[in-house]
Amino acid sequence: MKPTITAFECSPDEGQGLARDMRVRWAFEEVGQPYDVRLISMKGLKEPEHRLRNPFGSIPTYEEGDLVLFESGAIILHIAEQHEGLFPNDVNARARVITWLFAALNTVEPPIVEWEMAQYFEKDKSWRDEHKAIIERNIRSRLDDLSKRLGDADWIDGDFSAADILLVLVLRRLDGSGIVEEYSNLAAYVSRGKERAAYKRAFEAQLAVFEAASAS
Ligand code: GTB
Repeated sequence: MKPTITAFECSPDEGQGLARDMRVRWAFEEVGQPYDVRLISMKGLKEPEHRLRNPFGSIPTYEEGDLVLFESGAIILHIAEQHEGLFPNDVNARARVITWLFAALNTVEPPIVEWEMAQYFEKDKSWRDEHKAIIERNIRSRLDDLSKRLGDADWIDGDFSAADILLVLVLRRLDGSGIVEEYSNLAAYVSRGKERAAYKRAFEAQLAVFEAASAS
């Protein structure tokens, strides 16, 4: 059965692949699983029908038969468990990749999301610059450590895995800030992810949604 995911009918990032459906699309493309997409308007996100999929009224969600999932991390983990290619077979190696899934979402992403929120909601605040400096210090602290751990490896733990999908897309949320570029190995890591054929297919698919919405 083909799974169905949800995505923005008209993404605020104008199809730049920053909304979290991109994570799920990339994972599907890596494992060769076709999927359907249910497009949701901003209003539709908060309606009861969508809250049955995700109580918090967000995208992405995942539906397959009776199974309904939300949280991009949980969806990626499920896809990786169902298909070859995103998790190593060795039990310990798999546990390490799962550790990196959590690290991407719980340790690296939070200050980056705070940075994004500050761009949107703190533009007119007198304390904006001070707060931005604090957030950017916190981001650099995480990226210093991530950069050291990655070193000159291609991927974060062994072969390309689900963890790289999340880490690359979390780092991409800093696009335009210049911060990732301060770490040549992290910048190369993001580029390596973006060069993957599966990434490109996922990116094009979500961009096509935005282009269709803009044309109508
Ligand atoms: N923890 C959840 C997960 O990982 O799935 C977070 C889900 C989430 O926040 N989804 C966002 C959403 O639905 C979309 S991705 N927001 C609408 C709402 O909750 O009402 C976040 C996002 C949105 C837009 C951009 N952008 O324009 O650049 C980037 C990221």
